[in-house]
Amino acid sequence: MDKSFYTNNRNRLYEMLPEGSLLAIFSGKDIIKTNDEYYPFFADRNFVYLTGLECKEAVLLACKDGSGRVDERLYILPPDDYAERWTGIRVKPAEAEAVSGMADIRSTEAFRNDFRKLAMSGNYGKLYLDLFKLNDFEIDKPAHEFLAYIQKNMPYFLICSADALLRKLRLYKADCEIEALRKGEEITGEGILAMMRASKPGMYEYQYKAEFDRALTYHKPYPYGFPPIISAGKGNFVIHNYSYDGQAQDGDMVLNDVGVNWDHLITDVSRGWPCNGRFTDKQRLLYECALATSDHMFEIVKPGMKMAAVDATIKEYNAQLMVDAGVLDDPANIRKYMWHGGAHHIGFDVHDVVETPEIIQPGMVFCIDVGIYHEEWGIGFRVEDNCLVTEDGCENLSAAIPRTIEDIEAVMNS
Ligand SMILES: [Mn+2]
Repeated sequence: MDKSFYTNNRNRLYEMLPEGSLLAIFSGKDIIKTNDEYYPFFADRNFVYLTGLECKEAVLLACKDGSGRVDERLYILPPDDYAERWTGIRVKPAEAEAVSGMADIRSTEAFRNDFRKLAMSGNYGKLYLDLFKLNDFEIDKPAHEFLAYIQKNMPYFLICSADALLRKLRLYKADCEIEALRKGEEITGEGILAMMRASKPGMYEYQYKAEFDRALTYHKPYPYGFPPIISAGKGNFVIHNYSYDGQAQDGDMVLNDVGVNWDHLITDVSRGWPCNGRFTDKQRLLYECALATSDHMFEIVKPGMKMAAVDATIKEYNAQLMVDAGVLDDPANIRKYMWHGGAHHIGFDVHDVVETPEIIQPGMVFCIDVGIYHEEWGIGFRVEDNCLVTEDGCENLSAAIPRTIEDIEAVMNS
């Protein structure tokens, strides 16, 4: 991604800041796993969206003074020969500048002192932080720790939500984000095709995952958008199955819900297929309902449509098909077979953190996800594709990944 993308993201964010504001966005820090081991580091998505950098313990600080002039600085960990010998090379100022387009790069050691000076200048009354937590029990991030410091030492700041502003920006994808998604879809497809081609009765979920991993890790060291959901048979009735220990029996379907992180953009695609390469009549019946529903959605989604109508229409349309097929007694009972929502935005997060739109507009990208779970028949799967809203309709970014019964059977039996 060119640095102009990140510069543009920051400038659009700064435009929304009122005069007399400070903004601090933290990249995050290691989370302890046990003893001296840490969980793999995953940089804060808003920090990456604004800088393109995935380094630990960094801070983006922006100041918008009373005249509307913006000054921005990036604080990164200073060079440390000993630490870098153990845990790898830290990003250096020249690289940080080249990636982010920011000119003023400083050491994190200077951050609190610099902040105090700005606070004491009397020019700033508001402080924008991203304090978003999905649940109360989540651990504090550096922004929450900084908030505690501010409230103790500089309680005169009015704290405002940077999260709310960033959600507005992240809702609409730039052309370079769409290009990154397209590349991600290609690699996602390679992973899914590898699993389809290797599929046979008796295969364990972890063996399917091994096929997927090989296809993905050929492209980059950490290719995953999120932990791949790969299951077979009974495992398909766990919506987020991460155990990978089930075994596909002859006649079972295999389900996967997977995505690639390419240039920070994350795809999210689900495919289902019979492990033996031939759909049974019941599998075919349910699969045709889901696929027809998905195809219908890609025909009708366009700018101006209500966002809430996407999920509602997926359920209504699929319910009617299942009634017509004699599987469902009443459309009102569709929740017996459809267990989850049918549309969520993707982007820098797989469940992208965006402002929930009332109306669909060009540049939005969301999943069309049709899942059917028929426990009595032992058939569970979903067909999930990535929908880019265009000027006059929409485009299925993941259309090239086999999704019709004919195409899936052809891949599996070639
Ligand atoms: Mn998904």
